[in-house]
Amino acid sequence: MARQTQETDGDSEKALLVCVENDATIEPYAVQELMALTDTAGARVLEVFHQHRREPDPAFYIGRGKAEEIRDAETGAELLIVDTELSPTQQRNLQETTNLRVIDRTQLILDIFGQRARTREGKLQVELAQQMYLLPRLMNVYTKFERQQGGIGVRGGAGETKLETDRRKVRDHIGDLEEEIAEVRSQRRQQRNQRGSLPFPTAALVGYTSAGKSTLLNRLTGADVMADAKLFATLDPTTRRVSLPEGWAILLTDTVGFIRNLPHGLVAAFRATLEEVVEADFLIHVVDAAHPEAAVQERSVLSVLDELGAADKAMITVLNKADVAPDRFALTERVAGTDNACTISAKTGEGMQDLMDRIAHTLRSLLVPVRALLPYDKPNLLAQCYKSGRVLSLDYRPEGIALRAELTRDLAGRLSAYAAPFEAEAMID
Ligand SMILES: Nc1nc2c(ncn2[C@@H]2O[C@H](COP(=O)(O)OP(=O)(O)OP(=O)(O)O)[C@@H](O)[C@H]2O)c(=O)[nH]1
Ligand SMILES: [Mg+2]
Repeated sequence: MARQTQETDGDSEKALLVCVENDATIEPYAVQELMALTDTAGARVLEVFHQHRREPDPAFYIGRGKAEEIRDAETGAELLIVDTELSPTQQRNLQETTNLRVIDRTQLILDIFGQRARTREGKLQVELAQQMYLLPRLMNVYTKFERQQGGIGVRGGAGETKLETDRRKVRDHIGDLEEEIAEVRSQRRQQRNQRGSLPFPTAALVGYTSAGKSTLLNRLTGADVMADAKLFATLDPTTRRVSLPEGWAILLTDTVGFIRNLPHGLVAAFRATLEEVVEADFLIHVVDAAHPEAAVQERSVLSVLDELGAADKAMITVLNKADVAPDRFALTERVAGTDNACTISAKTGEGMQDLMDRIAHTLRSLLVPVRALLPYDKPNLLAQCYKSGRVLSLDYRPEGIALRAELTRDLAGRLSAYAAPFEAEAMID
């Protein structure tokens, strides 16, 4: 990764960053995050311009004077990256005044996603988000910057086609993309149904980008998912089996990282991928406990979960990167004050046993009591009960196997056809 960056350093685009701070929200780490995003997108930061204003300027976002100052600074940059989502007017005005190509934070994130998408579904989703972002900004495309409107790292391809489109064409394109995504989505659902016949409960890793989700998946499963200091290393979900004590196992899915003010279109476009989160039996929320803004990041993740309708799910909060956390004592206190939480280091392996115990415990708390009479010609059902739940008692009878167990909701549902009648139930006890 590092070598690749060096190789491209020569022709990477040179960017200026602009951040506005006001009295209420002075966000010292917002600048660092914007720098990390810019770096991840493949551009080089030449200089950061700050402006303190109470309200963003409706026409320029920053003041016109600041825009002129940037123009006159003659920094040799080609690109101006602004730490917000600009209105189409603000973007156009800034572009015309500074003579620089202007990209906002949303487009920057879209660019990164565009560069990272690998699967057909991922590519379609990013393209949909890009088109939805472009639609109200089409006017800006017909400027002298039109040939470069595609953003960082998008040479030709998506960027070029955007230029030749008009509003109607973009709308048609959005319609086509939505249809294609619906198709891929139904394929996914079929796959998931097939997987649903597997006896394993599912959990999803969620968390802020770079919190250490992929590193944890690799640690727990011996998988080889790319873990990287760059943001949004993971776009496409990967699912692996994690073996637990007592012969249990879960299917654990690594998902795309969240970020504060995640562009709305992107959340919508990634809904299909994030279905893994919505459908999971429980969530493992990985927090970078060594980050100075861990609490802000944690809240951002919870708000995206809320948006996805997954806020009420059972959740384990995992405070990761304990090996580099500046204050171990504070960490211990935080764990004590948080429901179902533990401290780990996915890197060193510290705290893994505690996490495994917690996973087993969480799983157990999700089990529902079941009494059933299993037919002898369905031997797999009993095996599934052992794998995804706890078998409490068995009685081999002429009419079938009388079973008392605690099972995952999914399996309990599938066993409802064999629910034991009242008399049989009494006999099991
Ligand atoms: N010191 C330390 N570094 C860690 C730990 N866990 C992960 N990292 C590092 O943090 C960076 C990000 O880790 P990833 O596993 O890629 O994070 P992620 O949550 O999957 O990130 P995205 O896929 O971008 O959302 C990598 O450089 C990891 O090596 C840890 O416990 N301690
Ligand atoms: Mg990852």
